[in-house]
Amino acid sequence: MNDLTLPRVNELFEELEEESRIFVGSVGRLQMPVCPLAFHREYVAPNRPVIIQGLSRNWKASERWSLDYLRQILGDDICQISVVPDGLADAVVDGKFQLPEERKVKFSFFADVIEGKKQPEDGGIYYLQRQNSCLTEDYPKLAKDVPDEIEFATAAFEFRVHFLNLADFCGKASVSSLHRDPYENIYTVIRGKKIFKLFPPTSRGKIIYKEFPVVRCHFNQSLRKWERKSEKGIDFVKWIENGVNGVASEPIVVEVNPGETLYLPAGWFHQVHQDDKTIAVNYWYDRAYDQRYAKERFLDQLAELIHET
Ligand SMILES: O=C(O)CCC(=O)C(=O)O
Repeated sequence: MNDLTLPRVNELFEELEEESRIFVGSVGRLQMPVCPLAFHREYVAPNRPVIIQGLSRNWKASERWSLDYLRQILGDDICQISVVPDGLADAVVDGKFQLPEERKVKFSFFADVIEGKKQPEDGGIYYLQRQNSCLTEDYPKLAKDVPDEIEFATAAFEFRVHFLNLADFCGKASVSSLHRDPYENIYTVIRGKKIFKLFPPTSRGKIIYKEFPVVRCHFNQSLRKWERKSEKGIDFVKWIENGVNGVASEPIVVEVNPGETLYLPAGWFHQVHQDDKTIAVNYWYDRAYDQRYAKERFLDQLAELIHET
């Protein structure tokens, strides 16, 4: 019988990760214009992230999107925001998977909180981020300031753009938890700076999911304190417990500055935070269900089998 022990499988995971990191190298920077064929050959097919500079140079959003402009355009429009006491939404906190409180507020109020002009009594962290094509669905007045799609990406990927999101609009304190998406992500920072901590899909052997009960944050006005209540209809979610800190490997850290765009290939794990008030837009293209997907599924199943049962 060959050596099919747990330590040997872990060793193989280690080798896989080391080798794949050699192929990924560091995350480089490209200048526009980007040739779709070269982009496909050098980044999409080998599943490597890259930063593209100059993509948003001529977008109206780059010139216009200050908080004052957005206040002027959206002012009293009602927007859906998320609020959490600790900046951690869709994340495991004290052994539970925590969802944010969702509120509808006037945009001007949200902007005041982000700018520190108002300090709501809940003391929570406010952010606006719904990955459901919210830029086109909820903010059509802003959507006209960015292109409908990214030409070189539409030519390079198999599918057309699926979701166009106001990816993120928040102050300093919110952090997205470590996760991955089934989309090819073209992520452009308009204002502020985003810091992505990345792991390739081949790190899956070191990223351990567990089941957590699901709770939703809620600020109790009469008691003036935050509570967490079980979320109806969802009992458990499988999630990564300690984010980047729980992975026995160093993340690849990438800073995305204003005017820069990160191409984040589908299936890459990412945890994201910012240094200051940030506005970003992302274009999500459906991923191809091909060899890369089959390998990710295989790694998922192997990791589940040895670590998660
Ligand atoms: O903007 C963020 O903070 C998170 C973005 C993200 O996770 C994504 O675009 O997939």
